[in-house]
Order: sequence, then C-alpha cells, then structure tokens
Amino acid sequence: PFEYAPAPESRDIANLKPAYRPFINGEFADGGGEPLKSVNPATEEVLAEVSTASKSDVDTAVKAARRAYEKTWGRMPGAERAKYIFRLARLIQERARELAVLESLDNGKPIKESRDSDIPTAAAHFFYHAGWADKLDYAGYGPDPRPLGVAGQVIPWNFPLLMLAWKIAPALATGNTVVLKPAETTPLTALVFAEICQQAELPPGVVNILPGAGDIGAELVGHPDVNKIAFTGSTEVGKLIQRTVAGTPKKLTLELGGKAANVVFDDAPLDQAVEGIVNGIFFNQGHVCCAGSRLLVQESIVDEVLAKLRYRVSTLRIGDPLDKNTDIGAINSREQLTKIQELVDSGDTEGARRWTSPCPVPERGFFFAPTVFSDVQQSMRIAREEIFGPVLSVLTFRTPEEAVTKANNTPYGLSAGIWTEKGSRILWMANRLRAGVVWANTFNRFDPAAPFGGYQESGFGREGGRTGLEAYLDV
Ligand code: TXE
Repeated sequence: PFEYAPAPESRDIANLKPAYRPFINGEFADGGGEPLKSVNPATEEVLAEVSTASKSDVDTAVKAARRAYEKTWGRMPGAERAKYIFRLARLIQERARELAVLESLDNGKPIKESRDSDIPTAAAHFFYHAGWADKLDYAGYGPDPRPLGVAGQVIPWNFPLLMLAWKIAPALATGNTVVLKPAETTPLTALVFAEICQQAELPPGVVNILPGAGDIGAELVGHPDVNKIAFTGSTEVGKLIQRTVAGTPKKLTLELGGKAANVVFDDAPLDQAVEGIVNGIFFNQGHVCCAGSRLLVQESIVDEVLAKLRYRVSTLRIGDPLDKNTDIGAINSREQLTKIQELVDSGDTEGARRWTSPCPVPERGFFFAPTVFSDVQQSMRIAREEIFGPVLSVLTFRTPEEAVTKANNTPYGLSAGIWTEKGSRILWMANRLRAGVVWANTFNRFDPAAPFGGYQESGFGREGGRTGLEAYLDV
C-alpha cells in the first residue's frame, strides 16, 4: 500500500508524493512495523500513511550505518564531507516552500513560523556545520579528533526538521554516520530530508531514517553497535534512556524539558518586554522546551504588565496553520491537548486567576486559546510542571535576589530571560541563573554558532557551536 514515487521532476507541492517509508542504506524500504497514520492536527484528518520500522529494521539500519562509517564517511577527508553537507543545506533551501508547508500540515505550527524560522534555521545548521567539517583541528580538539562511529538519534515533534538538523549536521560534520528516529506524530519532513540525501548523492548508509514509535527509539538506544545517543524529548524518557545507556561505553547527550523564567524588572522597556513575553510563551503554541513559561514580574509593575499583556495577547489570531496571518496554530496531538487542559484545570483548582484570550478558536482540530494565569504561587503545578502549551504563569518578586531565588526554584534549567535597562544587572543575573541559555532583552533567539543545552533535569551536553562538536568526537 505504500508505493514509493521517485522524486518528481516538478517541485510542485501538489504533485509531490514522497516515500513515507523507512530510509535505510540510501533506499526507501518497506518497513516491517505497524503502519501509522500521520494526522493533520488542524483538521484531525489523516495526512499520510507511513510505513514504520520494525526492530529488525533497526538492526539493518545500524549495520548500514556501520558499513558507511567504515568504508566511506568515516574515512573521507573533511573537505569532501563539507561538500556533501553544503549540498544538503542548499537542497533544504531549494525545497524550503515544500518543507514549510509539509511541516505546518504535520505539526500544526503557523506557516509564518515554519517558513521564516524552522526551515531557514535548519538550513543554517547544515551550512554552519559544513564549515567545521574541514576545520576540526582548529576547533581545539587536537590535530586528529576522531568520530565516534554510529550515532543513534531520537527527536521530538515540536520542531521536526530543525531538531533533525541539530542532530544530523554536527554528526556528519565530525565524520559519524546516523540512524535517526523522528517522532511518531511528525515523521514527514524527516522523510523528505531522506529524499534530499538521495538528491545530494550522499553515500548509502550515512543517514538512515526510521519512522516509528517509542519502542523503535528504545531499540535504537539499546543497540549494541551504536556508539553515541543523542535524544531530545521528555525528561521521563530521557531518564529511561540514561538507564539503558548506563554501563555501556556509549556517549550520551540529553536535551529535555524546561520551565524557564522570564524576569521583567521595573526599568524594562515594557512594550518591548511584552513582545518578548508573548514570543517567549506563544511561539510554536508553547511547544518549546525553552519557552518562557514562568513570567516573573517586579511587583510594582505587575498590573501594568498584565494589562498590556492581555491586550496584546487578545490580538493574536488562532487558526489555520497555512494562513499567513495565523499567529497560533494547532496543538500537535490530542494527547498534548489533554495534558494542557489537565494542567490548566489544576491551576483553577489551586486558586490561580485565569484569563483566556477572547479570540475565536476553530471548532474542529486541536486548538487551545492563549491563557494567562496570575496570582500564581510557586507551589502550584502550573508553576512547577512543564505544560508545553500556550499557557503562561505569572509570579511576582520584589528584589533581584528574590528574582534569582524564584527563577532557580525548578528542577529544570534550560533557559531564562531578563528584561532591564541595566547592563550590570544583566551580568549579575546571568551569573546566578541556573540555566544553559540566558537571553537579555530578547527571547527565543537561536544561532547555530551558540551552544544550546540544559542544567539539571533539562539534560546535559550542548548542541551547536564549537562546544556541540565535542558530543560527536573522541579526542
Ligand atoms: O515525549 P517523548 P512526548 C515534553 C513535553 C511534552 C512531554 C511528552 O512536556 O508534553 O514531553 O511529550 C521517543 N526510548 N517534551 O510524549 O515520549 C518518541 O517516539 C527511546 C519536551 O511526545 O519523550 C519521540 O520520538 N525513545 C521536549 C521522542 O522520544 C523513546 C520535546 C520524544 O517523545 C522512548 C517533546 C523510549 N523508551 C516533549 N519513548 C523538548 N525537550 O523539547 C518515546 N521515545
């Protein structure tokens, strides 16, 4: 039932029928797993049927990756690898419209975000890492840093192609080969990327993509011939993976959940701060591990900030992800929608004050109106747990010391934001906030040259920048 149509001559999206099947050793294969239906979360209609990998497909893919590592990729001079990686980057750019539309259909995110953020940033990651491939000796890892071998990579559904780029680009630049499992609800752009690998004539086996559910991720993580595991996803699964990898020589990096504090002082440029707060929590429906989900506002300005915030949030448009005017698209799955609703209910029960945007919400599809809770106490679930949805919890503080204590009062530690005119205060705060990324007077800014990653239960290891190469090298 899963006929593979080869890459069509015309790049007309209407004619495109990519192979939604496992990509192993340079070919699309019939997966031995249960087929899965990828659903458009904005319509609840089936978008595509996907053939998934079985456990034995995992083994076949790892063997293909091992062969490619030993015979081609792991022996290739960096300058040659760079040519391929530049080619991948350019092909992502060439097919950007198609990838953006497919990403919005499969994930539910607004087209203006996939078009202006996800896809260009994914291409940028390949360009950036292509530049490292022949300069690893300058990266400070010694004259002859060695790749680890086969990397097993498992990614989530919130930035499907971008997370793929974060994983695959550094692995390839450093000479490793890859077996990657996309998330079960968003496998489509990863399989178009597989087609791009064919277009780029990447040697067979260098990149293998296995659509499937968590059991296939677990099989990959546990495979004895995988040398490195890179995971982005929930803290719960991250801990499971850590247990599996313990006692093996595999290298591991984990990028897990977050509960970032976005701290606004009374001297902050408030209109700019409100834009940053809105972007911090409502970008990508709040499905962002570094989302500014806890707003800490200095007590003297809380009423003013809340008034401005409610006004601004009520102007956000929720709806069709393919409409260029849409600000907030669909929640990725019914499960995620249920989780958000349950946590919002807990906020009501625990006594926080809820404000919901009056903007109309489509009846069909998985949508959730932007929600702001004020009068939030640190003990409430909405202040402690990752909601991963368009829900902001507002707390207050009086002094910078109290802001630091409250911001750090979380088991996570991925990101934080500071809004103030005082440069010295930014430095003082940044040194005390327990977070892998601290933004000042901005939020959700990404650059492939800047290492990204967490402290504590947000995981360990860095992705991006020179530091990110370390995760894929033996020095
Ligand atoms: O994550 P999972 P879910 C958080 C967010 C969200 C919650 C649950 O709070 O509400 O996690 O999301 C694969 N061995 N984040 O259930 O299950 C799975 O198939 C190996 C934050 O979607 O962690 C998918 O490919 N792999 C996060 C990937 O793990 C396994 C992004 C992530 O799914 C596995 C996503 C196993 N045992 C969710 N079980 C972030 N850091 O950005 C599942 N998987």
